[in-house]
Amino acid sequence: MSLIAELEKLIPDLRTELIRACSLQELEQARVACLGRKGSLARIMARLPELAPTERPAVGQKANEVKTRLTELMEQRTAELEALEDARRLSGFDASLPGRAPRQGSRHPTTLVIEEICDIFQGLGYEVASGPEVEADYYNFEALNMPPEHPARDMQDTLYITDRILMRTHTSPVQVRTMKSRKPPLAVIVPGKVYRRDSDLTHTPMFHQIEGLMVGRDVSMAQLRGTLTVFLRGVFGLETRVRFRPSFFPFTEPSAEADISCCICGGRGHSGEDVCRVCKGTGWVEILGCGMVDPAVFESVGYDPEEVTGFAFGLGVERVAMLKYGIGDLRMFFENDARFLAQF
Ligand code: 2NL
Repeated sequence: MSLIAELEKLIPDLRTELIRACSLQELEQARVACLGRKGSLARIMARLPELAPTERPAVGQKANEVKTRLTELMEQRTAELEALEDARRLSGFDASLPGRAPRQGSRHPTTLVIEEICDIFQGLGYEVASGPEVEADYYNFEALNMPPEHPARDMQDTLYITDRILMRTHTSPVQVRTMKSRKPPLAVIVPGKVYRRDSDLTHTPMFHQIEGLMVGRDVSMAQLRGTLTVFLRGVFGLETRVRFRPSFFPFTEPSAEADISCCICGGRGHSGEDVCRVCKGTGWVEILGCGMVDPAVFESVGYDPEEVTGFAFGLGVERVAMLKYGIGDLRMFFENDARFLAQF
């Protein structure tokens, strides 16, 4: 390459270096490398004696032009970076810093539990159903064997919109709607938000529930036990033990509650010296309510209780998530602290 071409190339080379320089300090390094006493311009000029005396004036003139241009470029970028450094100092905001990568989102533990439970039941042939959160008292209570003066309506601590419209207190009205619109046999799993007039450390006005319903000829209590045992082992691990105790619900007869062996202490009731804080040393935790659908419920939806039987069950999603993931505080579910949510 001729010396003239080498001189000309100094201009684009310096432009590149100037764009890279993001501080006045880096700019000074670029200036020394190009225009300094041992810089690229000086090194080219040191080779002037190699040329025939007649060629020297043209190269000398080119060198002056290039040097003027390089100096201009330096001054321009110096002004830019001085303004930028002023702005950094004044605003505390540095627009030249690299950005922070956005954190990838993750699913809420409530969502994870709902998805896992629905997956298990879909695997058993159940359909997922949903329905309104604002309900008529007929679907929420009356059709479920709780007439207007039934004490269970008091127990429920219901959020009323009017005297006949309310926030559903369980997802059962969806099963009632499903039965009214279809013929047996059917098997549905219903996840969703439910509402209660209750708010303290262990209760929130809105929480999530999953209910299941199976209706057909000769559906039995033994099938209820088998189904729920398979389901609970799927969620809490195959080594989980399941037991059923008699209980009462207005919409099932007979009714039961299911306990699982404590998934925190493995059913031992303690870890080392300490009594297990989750099962209080009993080795068991209550996990769901269930039973055989009461004939009165079949009457309300127009099914003949002489023809069909069914089982139903219901459980709280946040409670399952607390046990499964070892979450100690219900409030975590509703604060949406990204540091909590990112752990699932
Ligand atoms: C609980 C108990 C339960 C049901 C829910 C149900 C629904 C229809 C008919 C009969 Cl349409 N039963 N649902 C039955 C037994 C228990 O939930 O402790 N839930 C958190």
